[in-house]
Amino acid sequence: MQQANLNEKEPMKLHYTPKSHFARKNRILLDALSIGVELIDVGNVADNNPEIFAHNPLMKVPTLIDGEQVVYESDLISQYIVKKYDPQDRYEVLSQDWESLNAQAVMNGVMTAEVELILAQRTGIDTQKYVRFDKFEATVLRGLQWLEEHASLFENHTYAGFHLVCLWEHLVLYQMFALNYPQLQRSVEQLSDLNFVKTSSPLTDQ
Ligand SMILES: N[C@@H](CCC(=O)N[C@@H](CS)C(=O)NCC(=O)O)C(=O)O
Repeated sequence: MQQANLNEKEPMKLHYTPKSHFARKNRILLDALSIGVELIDVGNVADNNPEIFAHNPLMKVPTLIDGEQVVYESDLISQYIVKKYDPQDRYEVLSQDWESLNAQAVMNGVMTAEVELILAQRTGIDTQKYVRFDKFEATVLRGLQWLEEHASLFENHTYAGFHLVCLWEHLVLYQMFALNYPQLQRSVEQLSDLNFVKTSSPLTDQ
């Protein structure tokens, strides 16, 4: 296994925000693998300025910079980290199991729908007024129900579980949805107590 950042001049940089649930997937994985990274807080993700996003054309966090290599998208960043530093893939980041990949898609969809609602409200839109936002709300609710019915996917300490904790604690933080999903809650409780998960929680002072 390659030693993290040995012989490298610069540590990797992760452009993120402390509350970003997408970037937290990468932070939990990095902490689980004891890999150092320089965290760069981009500030307000609603801003329309590629410079603050390390020139990510999508103007979203996270973006990883490793020397000359730039990587966009949280799951691609996790794949990059594991391919470089954890070829055994102990947290199953590279899993090709279809149920797990579907769960990843559903979690990303729920997280994206929640972000749309949060950023719409942050930029002055009354989300109750437009039917488009009803669909985002329904996406979160249907997605959570699907995940509750597939909660057995989160029984082990794997990347899928880290992803779930990121999704869940962000929903707790923003309080837009009631969270009556006992199976998911049980999985989150088991994982959120691990030190490498706890340190990036948006629910505790960091
Ligand atoms: N698919 C992207 C989603 C990233 C994302 O939506 N990040 C949010 C913050 S948690 C963001 O930067 N949003 C800015 C925007 O949508 O304008 C990923 O997995 O990295």
